[in-house]
Amino acid sequence: MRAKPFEAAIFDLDGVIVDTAKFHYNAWKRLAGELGFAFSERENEQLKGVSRMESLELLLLAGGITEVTPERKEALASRKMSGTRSSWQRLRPLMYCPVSANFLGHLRSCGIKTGIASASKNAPFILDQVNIRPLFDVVVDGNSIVRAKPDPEVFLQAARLISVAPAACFVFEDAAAGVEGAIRAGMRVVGIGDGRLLTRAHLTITSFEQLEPVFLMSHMGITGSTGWGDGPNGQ
Ligand code: B16
Ligand code: MG
Repeated sequence: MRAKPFEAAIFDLDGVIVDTAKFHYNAWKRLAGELGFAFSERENEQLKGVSRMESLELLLLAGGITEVTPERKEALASRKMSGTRSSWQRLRPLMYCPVSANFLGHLRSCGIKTGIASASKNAPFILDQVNIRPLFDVVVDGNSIVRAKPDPEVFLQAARLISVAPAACFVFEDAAAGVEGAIRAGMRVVGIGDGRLLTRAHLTITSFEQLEPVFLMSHMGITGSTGWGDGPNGQ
């Protein structure tokens, strides 16, 4: 079976290009502690890829906290954000994953367009901080979208801005919400992380190093025995 060869690779940012997902988790955990409850890494899975305010709603729900005024929510979200940013500044040299850089360079040398599709309003800050903005043809983030993942808006906007059809885009995502959004956009999705949590991805890997053979076969439009199917779960 032959699938449409891909023309663009669209990357989530937090947890895929930069290793910041743990900083988000630590900041939410700290906030939960201040509010008087524990928040586990497992519970945090549902916050990944989700906007800041929606994440806060999920956190409050997990803590059984209700009837919070909009002003208080804004204050809590700001408190969480200042916690995350202080971690980023302290750990700056650890953030950038060199394997991603190699893979991005490889794609671009093959003429594949590259983009960022992130829920984060901090995406411009992060990209500047690690100086990788020039590696991407387009950046769409939490500042320019209305509907957060799992809505497909962020992915569709990225594809439109680089003039590539959704069916010719690969998406790389570490969050279940992002995998779902990319599927709704009509794109093929590589999940980065635990396959048991990213069950809707077409293919799941734990690092970019595993990807090269699949990339080469998929670039030629071959599917089937590669494990790269036409639908979710490689079906
Ligand atoms: P901010 P991604 C997402 O980024 C994170 O996964 C998620 O944990 C975070 O809540 C969201 O960005 C909003 O981030 O508070 O910086 O606007 O994974 O879509 O790149
Ligand atoms: Mg992510």
